[in-house]
Amino acid sequence: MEAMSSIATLLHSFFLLSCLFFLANAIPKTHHHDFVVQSTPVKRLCNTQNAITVNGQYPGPTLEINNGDTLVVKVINRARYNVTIHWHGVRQMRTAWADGPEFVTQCPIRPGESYTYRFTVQGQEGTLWWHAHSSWLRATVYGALIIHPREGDSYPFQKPKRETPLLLGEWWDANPIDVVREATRTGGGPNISDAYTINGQPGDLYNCSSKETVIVPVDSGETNLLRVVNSALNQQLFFSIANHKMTVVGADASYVKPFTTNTLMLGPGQTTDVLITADQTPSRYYIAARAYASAQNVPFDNTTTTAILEYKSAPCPAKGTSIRPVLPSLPAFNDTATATKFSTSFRSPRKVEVPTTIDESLFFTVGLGVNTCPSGANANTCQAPNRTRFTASMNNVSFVLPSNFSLLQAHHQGVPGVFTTDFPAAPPVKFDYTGNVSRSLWQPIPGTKVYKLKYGSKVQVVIQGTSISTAENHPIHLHGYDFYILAEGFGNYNPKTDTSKFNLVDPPLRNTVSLPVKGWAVIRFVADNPGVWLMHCHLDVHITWGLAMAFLVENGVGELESLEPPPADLPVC
Ligand SMILES: *[C@@H]1O[C@H](CO)[C@@H](O)[C@H](O)[C@H]1NC(C)=O
Ligand SMILES: *[C@@H]1O[C@H](CO)[C@@H](O)[C@H](O)[C@H]1NC(C)=O
Ligand SMILES: *[C@@H]1O[C@H](CO)[C@@H](O)[C@H](O)[C@H]1NC(C)=O
Ligand SMILES: *[C@@H]1O[C@H](CO)[C@@H](O)[C@H](O)[C@H]1NC(C)=O
Ligand SMILES: *[C@@H]1O[C@H](CO)[C@@H](O)[C@H](O)[C@H]1NC(C)=O
Ligand SMILES: *[C@@H]1O[C@H](CO)[C@@H](O)[C@H](O)[C@H]1NC(C)=O
Ligand SMILES: *[C@@H]1O[C@H](CO)[C@@H](O)[C@H](O)[C@H]1NC(C)=O
Ligand SMILES: *[C@@H]1O[C@H](CO)[C@@H](O)[C@H](O)[C@H]1NC(C)=O
Ligand SMILES: *[C@@H]1O[C@H](CO)[C@@H](O)[C@H](O)[C@H]1NC(C)=O
Ligand SMILES: [Cu+2]
Repeated sequence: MEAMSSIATLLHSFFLLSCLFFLANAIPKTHHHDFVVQSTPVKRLCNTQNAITVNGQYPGPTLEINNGDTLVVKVINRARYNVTIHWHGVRQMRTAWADGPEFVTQCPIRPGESYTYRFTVQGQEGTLWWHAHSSWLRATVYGALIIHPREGDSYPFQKPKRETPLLLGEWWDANPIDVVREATRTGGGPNISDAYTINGQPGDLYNCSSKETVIVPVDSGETNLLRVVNSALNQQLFFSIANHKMTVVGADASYVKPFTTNTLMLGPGQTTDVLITADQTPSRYYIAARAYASAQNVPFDNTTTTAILEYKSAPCPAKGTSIRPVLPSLPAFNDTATATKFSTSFRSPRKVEVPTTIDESLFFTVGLGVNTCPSGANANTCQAPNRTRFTASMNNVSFVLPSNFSLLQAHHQGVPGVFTTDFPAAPPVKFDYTGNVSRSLWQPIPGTKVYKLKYGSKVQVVIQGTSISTAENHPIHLHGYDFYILAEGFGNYNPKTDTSKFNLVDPPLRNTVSLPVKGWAVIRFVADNPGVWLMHCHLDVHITWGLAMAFLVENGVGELESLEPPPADLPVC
């Protein structure tokens, strides 16, 4: 009896102990980091550039946290440019001050100054990333943000043996800030990049790059997780691995219903988590990415970046020989069919609650445009075709950033004259958006306009591409929210017939939608996060031209539905 009860007591205390142990483990953590933004010599493609980096690293440091953890990142600007950091895809519930886009949620951190970003990641798992959100600095200022399940929780798929982030980037054999400044001065298209990169390396199809080609090790029979991020500035990319199929299990830090594919297509801003199984002959296989270029007659970088998937048991190449790994077949640059098949394969893992009674039914046209130059204008500043300057817009408003206040500060402090709240809910003129658009419609109006949303309103946005100037695929990113993608299609959205295509059961949840070239997409979200949230094309060349707008989401009732007070060290202009 006595023995039994002491065993019971022992078991009981063991149970209590393990509970405590479990609880201790599951308590969210706070991670502190210093990000020193600085100029660092980086040698690529036979030349050295003074690139702007974080802590001297290119790409920058990978941050790894668990769902529920808090990040505290002190950004110290030792570079000669203004800078801000954006935590791409993080919802930033009530912490819009930490979102980062310059002149939207904060003024830039000037050279010599610092700012501490403080935020909690809640309810998101998978791969996100961070990047500069000031001019074109994100060309080299970016890194992965990996969110593991809470401790004690597991993935909703087979536990991978290894996990490897693969950040796809874009490299100029020049200073990217000079490239954007030149384009802004001339009004023409910016110089295209000289290479794409995987984890900062172009790979051995480029000159002077073979020694540093990224190796991704695998062991026969393993199943590994690759976290692919498109961090390129201006280009959608196809991605394949020779002889290996990929099973997509997540995107933009949400899990998806697994599907298998040979090719991924990611627009800048998008992430895709895939499982690969090392079930091929032990050898070396290229991992490769190159452009998906949807526009006609627009110059693009047509090079191919590679890394090498290397089986540990692969026979060593004999000394002096250079046996090339197997190259995957990548789709043609203009293979919209493959891009579409991939983009439309995404589903949420199970039935989700899609907002149904819509409070705000919005219709946004997005696309390029041109400003015609007055006859007396300097020809050097009108170098787009036919003496024009490139521009871009949403609902015919070409977005202009303020320069004396951030939108969020102006809103919070009630400062007038910084923005207006008349961003149109629908395009001012209806036309055949994807047809041969009359030249009289090509020139948008510049403006700093936001669209106001009541806290908790259920929002639908039909995003309609136009063929003004040039039709193309646009990766449209919304800050502060994940949204459901209900449907997409080609041509003009038709509310009479296209609503029947809506997936109201298991649509994917994402932060960036790949808007089909000459097509449309429909997204829905609930405006449950107060603040000012930028929605923009994630091709930096297009945001530079004004392809953006912002939602102003009002506070709800009480503290938990309201924006937190601004941090004391928030930079002012
Ligand atoms: C852009 O390319 C042109 C032509 O190759 C070159 O002359 C120019 O210097 C480049 N501009 C920048 C900023 O690199
Ligand atoms: C590599 O260098 C050679 C010789 O300078 C040049 O002809 C070739 O175009 C370069 N290739 C690439 C991919 O830059
Ligand atoms: C890439 O573009 C260059 C310049 O237009 C062209 O000469 C070359 O053939 C193209 N390469 C590929 C692989 O398409
Ligand atoms: C893609 O480009 C090739 C030439 O490179 C052309 O023959 C083909 O018609 C194009 N396809 C589409 C869908 O535009
Ligand atoms: C330039 O203008 C001419 C005459 O109006 C027109 O035919 C041509 O298509 C225009 N070019 C471009 C690239 O818009
Ligand atoms: C901010 O700048 C705008 C545009 O230049 C100007 O109209 C406005 O008066 C300025 N506001 C303040 C408070 O300085
Ligand atoms: C587009 O319309 C313009 C003006 O109406 C016409 O000159 C041009 O030929 C048309 N282009 C096409 C491809 O139909
Ligand atoms: C945009 O606004 C300008 C100025 O009012 C007008 O000329 C142009 O036709 C409009 N374009 C569209 C697509 O609404
Ligand atoms: C840097 O930011 C300040 C506002 O904080 C602005 O006045 C200044 O023009 C910016 N500098 C550059 C080079 O953009
Ligand atoms: Cu775009």
